[in-house]
Amino acid sequence: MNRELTVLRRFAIVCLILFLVTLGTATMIQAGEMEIPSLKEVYEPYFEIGAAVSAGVLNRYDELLQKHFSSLTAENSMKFSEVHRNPGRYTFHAADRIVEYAQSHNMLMRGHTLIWHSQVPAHVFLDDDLERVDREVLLERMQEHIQLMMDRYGDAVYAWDVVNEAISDEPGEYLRTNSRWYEIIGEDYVAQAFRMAHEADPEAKLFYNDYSAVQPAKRDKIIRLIKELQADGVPIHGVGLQGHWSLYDPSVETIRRALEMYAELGIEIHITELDLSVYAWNTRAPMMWEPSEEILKLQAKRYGEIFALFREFSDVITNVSFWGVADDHTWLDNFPVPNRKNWPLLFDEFLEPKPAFWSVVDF
Ligand code: HAH
Repeated sequence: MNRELTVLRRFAIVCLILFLVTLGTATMIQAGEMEIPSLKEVYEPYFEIGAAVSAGVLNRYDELLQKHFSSLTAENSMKFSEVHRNPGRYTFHAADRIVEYAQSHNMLMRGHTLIWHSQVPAHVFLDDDLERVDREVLLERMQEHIQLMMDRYGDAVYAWDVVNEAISDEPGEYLRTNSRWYEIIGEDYVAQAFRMAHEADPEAKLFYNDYSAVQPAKRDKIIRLIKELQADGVPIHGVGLQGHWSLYDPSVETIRRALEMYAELGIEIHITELDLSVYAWNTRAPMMWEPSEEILKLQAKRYGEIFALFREFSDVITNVSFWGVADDHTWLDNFPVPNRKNWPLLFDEFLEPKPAFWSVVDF
């Protein structure tokens, strides 16, 4: 009797221990996996969710990229200066890696960017005697570059930023005059680039992309450019609004008005380079070692409002891409102020979701 009781008691204790261990493990697994919603799944009914990457971050961000993003942009690797730094020498491996990654994970790619005044090497505009080439030669080189890029990446890239930042920031000036393309080819270089791109890949969606695109002065010039292209029968299928914004600027009303006006053009809108700087442009104030709770809350509120607006326009907005993935790597750490840490994205430096993430997915 006594012996039976001891055996029974032992059995009960073993059962209890087993039960507790199982319970503990289950809770641990749950806490470790902490299922957070997937951005791209939440936004599937609205638009694609993209991110700009370099080949070097693909491993580190692998999990985040696969879970949350349906579209990729090469942050730098497809730019003229990266693929054709010196005459006759081409380097494609970084761009190739990003494209292979996108294809193997069934992600879309945006092509950024074919013709731009910046990050383009000087040799493009010079002959063997280091004299400036003429219009005909530069048009040939433009065509060569567009053809080369679209032939190589056309299968993967569904939308190209054919021309980037051609509009001037100067009041009273229409096209940016401090561009070699403009100087040598003349005003029609934009139209020429679009026609060449369409010829190179008639299937590709062709975009004009710019910053400050919701500010009324620049917005009106961009709209004028697109209308002129359309009137001339130039193939253009979308406008890219970069979306390098901040906690303070532009107002939701300014963004709304711009979206209404761009929507009237009858082409698609991509938000191509979204990030929300925690600073008001080129100041270091407030001085920050890390973003305060208050700043993170403000950022979350802004992101929430901006995405609510994007959802309202989801019949014309077809892709919203961030200029980066997480706060450990952002171009804003060095622009417009060198060595000023910034925290503009939805994931923090440890790749964990920030309050801004939650306000974008909870609505
Ligand atoms: C963008 N320019 C470019 O399109 C992108 O290729 C680059 O990597 C980063 C930003 C933005 C920009 C600006 O907002 C103000 C002045 C110059 C450039």
